[in-house]
Amino acid sequence: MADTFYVTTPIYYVNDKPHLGHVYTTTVADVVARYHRLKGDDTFFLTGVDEHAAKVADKAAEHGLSPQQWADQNADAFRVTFDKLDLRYDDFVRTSSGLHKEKVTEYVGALLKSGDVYEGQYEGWYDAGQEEYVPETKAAANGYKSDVNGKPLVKKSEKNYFFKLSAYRDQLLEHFERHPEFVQPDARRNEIVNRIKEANDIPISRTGSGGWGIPVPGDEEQTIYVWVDALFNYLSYVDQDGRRHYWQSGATHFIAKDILWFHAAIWPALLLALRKCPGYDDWHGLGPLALPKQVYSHSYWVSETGEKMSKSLGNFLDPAAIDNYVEEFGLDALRYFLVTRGPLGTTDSAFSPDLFIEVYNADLANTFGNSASRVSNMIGKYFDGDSPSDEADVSARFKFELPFAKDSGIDIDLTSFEKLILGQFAVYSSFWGHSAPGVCARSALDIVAAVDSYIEKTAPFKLAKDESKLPEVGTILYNAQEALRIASVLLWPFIPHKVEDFWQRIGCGHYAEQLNANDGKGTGGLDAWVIWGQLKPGTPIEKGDPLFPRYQVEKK
Ligand code: ME8
Repeated sequence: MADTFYVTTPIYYVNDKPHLGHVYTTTVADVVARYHRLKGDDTFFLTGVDEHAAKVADKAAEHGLSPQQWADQNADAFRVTFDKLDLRYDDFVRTSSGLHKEKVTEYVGALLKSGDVYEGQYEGWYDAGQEEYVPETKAAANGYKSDVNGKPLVKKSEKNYFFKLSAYRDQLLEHFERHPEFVQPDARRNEIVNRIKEANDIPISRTGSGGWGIPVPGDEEQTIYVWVDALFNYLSYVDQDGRRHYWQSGATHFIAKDILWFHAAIWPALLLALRKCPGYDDWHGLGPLALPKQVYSHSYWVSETGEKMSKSLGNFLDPAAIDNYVEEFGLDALRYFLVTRGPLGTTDSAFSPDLFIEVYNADLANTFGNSASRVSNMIGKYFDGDSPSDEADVSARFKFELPFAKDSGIDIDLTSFEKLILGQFAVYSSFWGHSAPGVCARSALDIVAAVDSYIEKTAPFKLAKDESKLPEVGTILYNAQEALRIASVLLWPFIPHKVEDFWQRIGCGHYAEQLNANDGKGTGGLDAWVIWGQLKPGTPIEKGDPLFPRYQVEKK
């Protein structure tokens, strides 16, 4: 049965242009969203920009522009970058939009009424780069400097509105206890749990924003703290007819580790507080306002020398550098590399051009690309380009060991690709749930590797020399082509454009039409398309250019 799936990325600050880190998280979300569409889920994917930060207004002033003008320019740059990479978000958040402002005013208004937001006085430290209030203990531990960019913290003393975070400690801890999957990877959970145990109320407004931001309802002098404004985007953009079921299905938030506290503690606490307010206890007849299903916090891309890639350090791959990779290797190669070799787990990843080329050649050119050419060339040569039939029995001829399961003792007879595929499909399906797309891609490539071994062992190019063996050659090539068709379906979320080319060549162009014309509703294609034996004998198989031409490294 189709599920509902709602996935988000952080909304990115528009003080500067997008860079590889932003492209990374949005690509991960895109790959995961595509998997869910392929699976038939009613899917919604949200990304966008965070505009009301003080640093946006500062940058605008440096350029002699109004904050809105500066935000407009950079919001466009983010959209252009994401669109060029064909990242298929369903909506693009702008926190300066009327829709968002109206909703945030409504949410904060409800919290003021319930008493969970109250007036007080803030005395303490502020990390201007991170737009973050820093508790005394943490500030002292870091020598009163930002633990992210090392700049001195700012001392603040001002009237503020506060959020009663301390009142939600027990409920948050209980939520963590009951839903161990709420924060992923597991290793990040303890740090948050310990911090929740000591959490105090937090300031959620500031003064002197010069009108850039959303006013606290009933107090025009105060602006809602940019982080509270920003977190609410996940709710505000689906708080409309036809979308609310996405929220209630439980959001999956992809973020990086530096903003985990906001997402894993402050955000669910705000939602728990809102849930007590009239209207949110039974939200539009859909039951109590839901909490997110999961906050997945990945690590950083770092430079080859191990420094975090960031705007302030100026060492990131910017849109021009990203364009160069796309031009040289294609969109899909960049997506594939980012998602399968990126810092999804708890360790940082170095972006190394050499590794990029190695992965491109090993996983794309020499595996999927090469196998696709090899099989279609043989079908061209021995069967005039029409898919042969698999009627001849070749099962008695050989047995061979799966290349990726060498020690498992599994032997597979030559016609048993079906078994192999079911096994790989089970791995593929279960690892999406663990946010391990690299494992999923590998399980699809293992099918391709098995096709290669199969061809090596059966050597259809030798058999074809004896005309009486052509029916056997036909069965072998049918099996190889059919296994590649199934592997291609599993690879679609990673390398959709090349897979769609491949589908055109093997008479499956309708898969792409179904996937791309579905309004996010999914097709249910995955289960149906993975069933063995759907390639029709007689289907014209085009040869075409290599899908991933091998990249030759110039010798120095
Ligand atoms: O934090 N490696 O915005 P931001 C991997 N507006 N990912 C990286 C990265 C790196 N080196 N650098 C950045 C904000 N990212 C807030 C978020 S959400 C309600 C508000 C990615 O422009 C990563 O996803 O600083 C990180 O969480 C995000 O960009 C931070 O973007």
